[in-house]
Amino acid sequence: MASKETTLIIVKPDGVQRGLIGNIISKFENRGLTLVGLKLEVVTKKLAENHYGEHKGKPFYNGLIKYITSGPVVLMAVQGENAVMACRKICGATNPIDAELGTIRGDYALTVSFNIVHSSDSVKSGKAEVKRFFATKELSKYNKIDSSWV
Ligand code: IDP
Ligand code: MG
Repeated sequence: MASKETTLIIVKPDGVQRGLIGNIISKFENRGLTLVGLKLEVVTKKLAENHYGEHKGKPFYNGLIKYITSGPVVLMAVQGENAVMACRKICGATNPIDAELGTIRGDYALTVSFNIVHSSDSVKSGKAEVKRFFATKELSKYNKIDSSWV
């Protein structure tokens, strides 16, 4: 059954540097999802280590922390029916070479080290990750005019 969910999307530093912010936001808007939080900032090392804690000890961990803190990112809280799975699918497989064309990673990236976007992997992590990056006052509760059509 469909249910309204909130999930965290990050346009990683490579997506920002390559001028892809607008194209990426459009993918989520065009699908009918609602942006309830949006900001550009540099993620601190502490927050990055918190966010990627599950990967600590893996060979790519240090590089991952360096990458995600290397420049401004765009943080987005995205809401909608089945938003978590819809956003994961819009982003495509973790390794862009396995990602389908039409997905963000399939269209814009070539290597797993620079894969453009983050998308929460479950309803539980969606909730926790939005809370990690956004204060309650930074989130807008509203109904889009087209919400009864999607
Ligand atoms: P996800 O972002 O699709 O959820 P995860 O397995 O949770 O993928 O990995 C988190 C992030 O760590 C990836 O998006 C990517 O930036 C990075 N990463 C994962 N595996 C590798 C790797 O083998 N080499 C380099 N970076 C990796
Ligand atoms: Mg993940």
